[in-house]
Amino acid sequence: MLEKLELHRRDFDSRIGNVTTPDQLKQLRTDFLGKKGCVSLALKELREFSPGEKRALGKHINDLKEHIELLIQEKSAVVQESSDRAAGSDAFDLSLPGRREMDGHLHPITQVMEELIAIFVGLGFSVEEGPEIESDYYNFEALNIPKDHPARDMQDTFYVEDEVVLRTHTSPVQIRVMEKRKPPLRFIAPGRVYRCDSDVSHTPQFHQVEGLMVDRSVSFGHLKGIMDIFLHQVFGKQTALRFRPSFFPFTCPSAEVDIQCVICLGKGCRVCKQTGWVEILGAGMVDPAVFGFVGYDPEEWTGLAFGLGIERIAMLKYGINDIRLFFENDLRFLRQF
Ligand code: 2NL
Repeated sequence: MLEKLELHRRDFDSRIGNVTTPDQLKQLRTDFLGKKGCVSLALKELREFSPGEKRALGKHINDLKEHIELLIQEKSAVVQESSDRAAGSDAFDLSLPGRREMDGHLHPITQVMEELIAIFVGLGFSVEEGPEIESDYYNFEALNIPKDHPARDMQDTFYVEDEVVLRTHTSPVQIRVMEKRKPPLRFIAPGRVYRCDSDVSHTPQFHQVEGLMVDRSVSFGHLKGIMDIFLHQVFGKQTALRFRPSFFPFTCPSAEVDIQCVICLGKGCRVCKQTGWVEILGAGMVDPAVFGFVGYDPEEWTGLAFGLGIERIAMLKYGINDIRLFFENDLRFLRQF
């Protein structure tokens, strides 16, 4: 009997060394500790021995049983872990390098838009929004753009139906705000606008920020000062500005504002067409006719107004030569910002 128990122990020790899966371990437990396993059989055989022998042999059998149980318990943890890893479950392998999550970020146009808004908010402007589908009245008529004006041409404007358009600028927001409120006013209107146009510097949809300030004795000097502070914050304090006389139906006098070319620093390059200057925005003093449409007395109130394209600013800021890149959503482009 003692020899048999010793054989079982050696048999068990060698077999458990080869166990690699939970199934193999289960089989081993059945073979040794199951109802018909060798430990149970040895206990049954005890009947044939005298009470004294029973006690001595019984102790050996219990020792063997405890030995088997302990080793199976230890092995169980090892095979379970390796089986988890093979199944790709939530077990951790602390030796693996970490996997980095890719962070998303705002679209470059949104980033520039937010930067411009923050500058104007810092100058005391509030932010107003309005509809992208507009009536002919708010988009053209109230801005002193008469029925026969070329800006209304089907070629430039998306018509939804007669007298209804996709707004071609954010100016209708200013008209709506002026209709509702009395001066003094100081706000910007950022948003999406639409024009039927497409090439390297035009897309059918683009973004604008327009600004309006109405008060008693607002002057062209205020307009110059605000444009100065704004453009220096966007392009740097060293950037020179230039005001050129221009024309818009809704402002008088009107000006186009240039900055010294940020690509060649005024030396002349392809971006500035060798002039050293690039046009950046349009501005002027609100035409008294516009005040007429919203019921403001032009003898009491004067206003400054300006409008700029976000894409144009972003292109100059980042040195981008094709506006269409902003709308293709190619991640190789967008990841650079
Ligand atoms: C440009 C020029 C401009 C305005 C927009 C404006 C709005 C009202 C009254 C008067 Cl309600 N003016 N807006 C004024 C001057 C220029 O935009 O080149 N934008 C990209």
